This record gives sequence, structure tokens and C-alpha cells, in this order.
Amino acid sequence: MKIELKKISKVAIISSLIMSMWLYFGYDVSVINAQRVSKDISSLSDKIASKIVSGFIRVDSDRDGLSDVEEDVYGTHPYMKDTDRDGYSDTMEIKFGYDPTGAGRPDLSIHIPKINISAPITYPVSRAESDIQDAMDNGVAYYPGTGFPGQEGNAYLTGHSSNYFWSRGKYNKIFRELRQLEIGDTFSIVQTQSTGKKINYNYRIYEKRITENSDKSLFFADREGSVVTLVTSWPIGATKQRLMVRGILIK
Ligand SMILES: [Ca+2]
Ligand SMILES: [Ca+2]
Repeated sequence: MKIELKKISKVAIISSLIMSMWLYFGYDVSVINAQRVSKDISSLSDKIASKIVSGFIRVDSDRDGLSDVEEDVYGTHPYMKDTDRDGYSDTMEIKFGYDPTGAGRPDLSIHIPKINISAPITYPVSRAESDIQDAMDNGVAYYPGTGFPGQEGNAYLTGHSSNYFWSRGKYNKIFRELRQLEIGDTFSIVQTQSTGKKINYNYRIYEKRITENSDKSLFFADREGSVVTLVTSWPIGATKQRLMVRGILIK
């Protein structure tokens, strides 16, 4: 999991340094001028500052595998292994795509600025084709049982590039312009939990290809790291082939 070091506030670092000095050297922190400490912090080498930050990241108060910093990112309690007390640990809920702070799945949405896409990601009730189609009518469908965005594994998302002429759904052409995406372009997936907590996952595209629809194994293939596979019908208006674009989590 990628952690934004920016989230470690300067105040927290200063507090840590003061506490460390007090613990190890018996300094009377009351006489330490805050400005002086701040100045000293600023003059620390990057290497030392990095070690202090790393120390914060590693702290896991409830020993559930999520560091205190990660718990802050997810909005879970750093001293409780099961924040919403539903019998499932925070760690397991996050890994398998459930909301660790409330019931069910978190809300997901996908955003691709280059082609002006911003749409909800929907959860089909099963892998049956009719259920996948229903989910695609209401957004971009998350294929059940594949990796979950933000976590290790390959999350498979699919959306319409076209639909029957009589279908008037809002998302009939949501992936029509997926063809414009190229290697190096980025997109993001936003996870919103029941508490309102939002987590932003950014991906950089590293693979793009056209494949036969009969060979779906590529869409489901395991991949190292956290990747998202976007798939739509190709060419537009046909169903024999699929256009696939794949991105890897960058932060
Ligand atoms: Ca923890
Ligand atoms: Ca739980």
C-alpha cells in the first residue's frame, strides 16, 4: 500500500522529537523554544527526517497488520482490530473490498480526466451475464471476485462502448472513448466509506491491447501489485472483440 508521506504533519514530527529527547536525555522540554525546535527540524538531513517518518509509518498499535498511518487513511480505529464491530477485522474487510467502518461495500467511482469520464462503479449481484449487463446500465461494472481497487491483485471493470439503439441508459457509451487512452495516461478510483471518508487511488496505464472476446483469461489474469483492467466492446457497435486498458497503482 502506498502511503502519502505528506499526511505526516510537521507538528507530529516535532512532537515526536521532543518526546524522544525527553525520554532519552531527560531534557526539560518546557524550556525548549518551539521556534528553535522547528528550525532544528528544518535543518535535519533528508535521511534523518526520512527515518523519523518511517518510524511513524511502522507503528501498529493494535497489531492488526495496518499501521496507525494506514488506519488514519482508512478511517479505522488504531486501537481496535474490528472498528465497526461486525465480527470481521478491518484488515480482512479492506483486503476483500468491504467497508471497515460500516455495512457492505464502499461506494466507488472512476475518473478519467483525459476523456472526461466520471462515473459510479456498480456491483453486480453475480457473475451472470444479465447481472453484469444490469450493472453496466448503471455505471461501470466491477466484476465480482476479481481484485479490489487499491488492494493487491487485478480489479476488472467493464463498461459499454455502445448499446442497443432503444436503450436510453445514462451509461450506454461510458467507455466509448477508451480508445483515446495511451500508455502513461492516468485515471483514478475514489472509494467513499459510510463515514464519508474518501480514499483516492491513482493509476498509470501501462498496457493497451485489442483481444478476442472469447479469450477472457487476459482480463482476469493475476498481476503483481495493485492493477485495474478496463474493458469495453470493440470495435464500437460490435461484440466480437474487446479493447483492454490496464493501469497500475501509483499512489
Ligand atoms: Ca493497526
Ligand atoms: Ca469489521
